Order: sequence, then C-alpha cells, then structure tokens
Amino acid sequence: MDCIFCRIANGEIKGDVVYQDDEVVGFRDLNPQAPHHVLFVPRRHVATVNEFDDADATLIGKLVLAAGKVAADLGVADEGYRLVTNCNGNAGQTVFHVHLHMLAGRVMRWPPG
Ligand code: DGP
Repeated sequence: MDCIFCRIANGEIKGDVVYQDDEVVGFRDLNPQAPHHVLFVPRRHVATVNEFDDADATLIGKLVLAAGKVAADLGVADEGYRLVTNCNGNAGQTVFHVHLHMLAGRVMRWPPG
C-alpha cells in the first residue's frame, strides 16, 4: 500500500512536521487554505473515519488534543480555529488516511462550501 501520509508520518518523506508523539503526527498542509493549516494523522493507517471503532476512542481524542496544543503554540487558540475531517466523496476527502485539518489565522465562514 502506498500512502503519502503514512510516508510522512514515518519520516520516509519529509513533511513540515509541527507535532509528533507515539500515535499522532501533525504537519503543515501542502495546499494551505488559511494562514495556518495543519493536518493531524494517526501513525497507524486508517483510511476514513468509517474505519474507526470503539477501540480508537482514545486515539481520536489524541488527534483533537494535539490540534489544540498546536493551536495554543501558534497563539491562535483564543482567537479561534476550525477542526475538520472529511469522510469520503461528498465531503471531498482526497487522501485516504484519516486526517484532522486545523485551520487558523483568518475568519472562517459558515456554512462551509
Ligand atoms: P482532504 O481533502 O480532506 O482529503 O485533504 C487532503 C489534504 O492533504 C489537502 O488539503 C492537501 C493535503 N495534501 C495532499 N498531499 C499532500 C502531501 O503530500 N503533503 C502535505 N503536507 N499535504 C498534502
């Protein structure tokens, strides 16, 4: 299986990594949609949110906690940021390794496109 986010997470491909721990890696998006756009991925390959199960509850929480830590480090926690995960076609998922987008540094609109 050739997964670009697995390769960034395991260091095979150099990414702009801003966070890592035993289970989660955060790196800057190649095509940023905001002044700060960081992707948080599990080190373990999981294709979409649909493949998570109850045993992954802690891992899912760690993705959110990592995003919150990076938002604080970047100084955007108080002004605000958006966390988004796209799942499958209608949501526009293009990379099939689960990732949590953290977007910050500008005002976000709602509803999303
Ligand atoms: P999504 O549409 O939710 O699957 O988002 C995929 C994101 O991944 C998109 O914002 C662009 C980003 N991306 C795609 N390929 C690469 C890559 O090789 N490196 C990095 N850093 N980001 C990538």
